[in-house]
Amino acid sequence: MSRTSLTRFLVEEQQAGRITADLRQLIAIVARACNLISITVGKGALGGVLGDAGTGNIQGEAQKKLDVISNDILLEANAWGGHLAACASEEMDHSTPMPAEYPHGDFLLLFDPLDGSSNIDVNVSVGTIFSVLRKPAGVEIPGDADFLQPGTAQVAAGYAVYGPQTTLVLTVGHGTHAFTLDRESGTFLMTQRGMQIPEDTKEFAINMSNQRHWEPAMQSYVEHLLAGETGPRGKNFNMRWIASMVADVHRILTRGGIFIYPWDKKDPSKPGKLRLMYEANPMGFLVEQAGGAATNGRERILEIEPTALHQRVPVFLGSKNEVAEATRYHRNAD
Ligand code: AHM
Ligand code: MG
Repeated sequence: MSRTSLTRFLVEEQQAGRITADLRQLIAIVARACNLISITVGKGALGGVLGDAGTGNIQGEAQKKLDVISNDILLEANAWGGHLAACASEEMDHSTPMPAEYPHGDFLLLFDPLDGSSNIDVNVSVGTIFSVLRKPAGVEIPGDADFLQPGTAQVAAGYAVYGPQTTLVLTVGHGTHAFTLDRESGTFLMTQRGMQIPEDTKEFAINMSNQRHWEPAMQSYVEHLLAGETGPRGKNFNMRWIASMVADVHRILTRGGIFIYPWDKKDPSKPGKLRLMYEANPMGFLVEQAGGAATNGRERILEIEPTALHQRVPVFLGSKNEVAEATRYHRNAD
């Protein structure tokens, strides 16, 4: 059976008037970078890419070698393409305009180059998450403030998960589609068009070790999930936690579920662990485009007005009815 390649899909989206030629080329470049990151991740110890880089990012997190390598691959791949005005990354303190010697375009690219860093050294799935925004009109060289646009302004978002297969999941605002990397030819081939998350679920994903730090609404929501079929929810729930958001979200896009990284009082200065611009917004866009929902426990993620590039938010996403249920617990407690 001949499958639609990512290249053909993007050309057809352009012909249908859903994306511009510039956005098509930008996505193709990001996909090429993901292919390269996938190859690098796959080398593991043989490529000398495991372990710490010996540096930290702006959020005080130790960087892994692969965090730094993946960031460089994405920057390098996008530098000369001519479709971008600037990039911002979870691993860089500030956004960076495209080099002056190359042509510039009208898009802004944000990425978490290697999500799930704690899993790199143990051969568990990691991934790349990206989001594309438009450069605000009239801005010549964009700075950090120009990236502070709500998730509803995204023109494209996606992730690549580097697992048993490398899969790229993409939305340009007309459904969420999956492409699997054919490692022999180096091309992404469509393996699922129009992914749909089941509205109901019996599976949740959360790091339970933080339970004692959660707020009361969160405590009772999970307590009721754990109570099983004789409890208030009247059904038994299963639990999964991979600790790579890309892998947990990929499972949810495939078979449903709810993913939660709630606020906790371990560090009251942080309103959650995950980053709005690099993780919550792109994943929220992908999940909504697959019929799911994404909130911060109270409001829709995509409508949050960002105030800082590295802003953190609580994240509840996945099966629509379950996200609504979890959100109800929080709203009722306010
Ligand atoms: P990272 O971008 O630095 O890898 O951190 C984000 C990751 C997510 O992929 C994952 O859901 C979460 O952190 C896991 O956190 P924890 O180790 O607290 O369970
Ligand atoms: Mg991450």
